[in-house]
Amino acid sequence: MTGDLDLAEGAARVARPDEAVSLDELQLAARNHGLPLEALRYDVTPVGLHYLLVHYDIPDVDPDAWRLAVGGAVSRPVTLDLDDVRARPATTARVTIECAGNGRARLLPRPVSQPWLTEAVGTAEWTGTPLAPLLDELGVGDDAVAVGFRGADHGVERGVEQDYERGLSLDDARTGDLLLAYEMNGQPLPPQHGAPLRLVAPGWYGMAHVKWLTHIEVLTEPFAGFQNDTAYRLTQAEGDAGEPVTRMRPRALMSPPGFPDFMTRTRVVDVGDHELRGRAWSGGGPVRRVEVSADDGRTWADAELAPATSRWAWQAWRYRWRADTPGRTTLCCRATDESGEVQPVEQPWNRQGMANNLVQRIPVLVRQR
Ligand SMILES: Nc1nc2c(c(=O)[nH]1)N[C@H]1C(S)=C(S)[C@@H](COP(=O)(O)O)O[C@H]1N2
Ligand SMILES: [Mo]
Repeated sequence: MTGDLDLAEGAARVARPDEAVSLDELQLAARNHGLPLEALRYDVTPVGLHYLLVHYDIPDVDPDAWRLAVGGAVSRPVTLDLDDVRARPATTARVTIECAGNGRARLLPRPVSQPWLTEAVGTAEWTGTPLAPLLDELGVGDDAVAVGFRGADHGVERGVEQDYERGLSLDDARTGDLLLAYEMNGQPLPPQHGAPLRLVAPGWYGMAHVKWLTHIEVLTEPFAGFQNDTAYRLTQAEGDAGEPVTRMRPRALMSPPGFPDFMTRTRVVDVGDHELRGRAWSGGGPVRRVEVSADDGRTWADAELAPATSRWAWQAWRYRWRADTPGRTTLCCRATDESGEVQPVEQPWNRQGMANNLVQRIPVLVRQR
């Protein structure tokens, strides 16, 4: 099923400093849409407004013929159909998911890939069956160390032909409230979000939440697939092994205030008081602080932060801003999580543009009426 294809033009690369976004990047951006930032107003993102990322094609999966095979280093491997999965104990979890490539197009120089600005995030209510009890029932071998999750989609990436596949350590697969989800916001999963079944791995960047799941394999060696060992790494130079991309770094986003200019999306607001609102999240525990800057990051003030509505979901924040000087300014916000990690104001650059949580900057024109 896998091999090397001569598609050198698809190699990972970094754009020249003056190189504009290409038609290849536009093609990806048109397929994989972000959350329109005004949709930060919803606690739970309506399905069609949730961001979307599909590496290859949305696969053609017939839900009646679909099966999930769970095997490898277990005493009692099983093959389940959708009714079998639905007959298992069910839970619903509100989970915020962000693509690891979020913010990539803002990096300088720009890694060439899906060119996200800051909008690759969403929060849904995922219903499904917990993964850990299923693994326990099947009798995980004493020598097991990892679990591989394979989707039904197939493609080629940097010359390597593959099914989309990701692995987690056995500990991470067992202890993280992982779900095999068949509903999103109370409806069967839509095709683009992984129908009929996907993994939901709370706290992790998006790449771990394998869609169109068909195989779960318990492994006695660490998982060594392309998406873990090559694609999702934090590297500075070509050929670096780098560190793996894992859980979401803290990030705050603001619903852009006022109204937008059609072309530039610069915001127009009137002189006076404004309530700025947004969301903040982190895979490293709850967010404990959100700050806002109305002068492009020179000075910061604390926003009011609401508690999480679920352990794995974003938190609402708001801030009363007095716009008293007509003219242009830049609004920013930044989050600090439970571990004390704070969003950087300088870009955390890496070659693949991963896990970049540089603060959001919103250009605003304040007008005197
Ligand atoms: N099978 C499969 N699962 C996948 C992907 C994929 O291309 N194929 N993309 C991953 C990535 S990179 C992200 S960010 C999330 C996006 O989930 P969403 O489209 O439901 O928002 O799915 C992940 N799961
Ligand atoms: Mo992603």
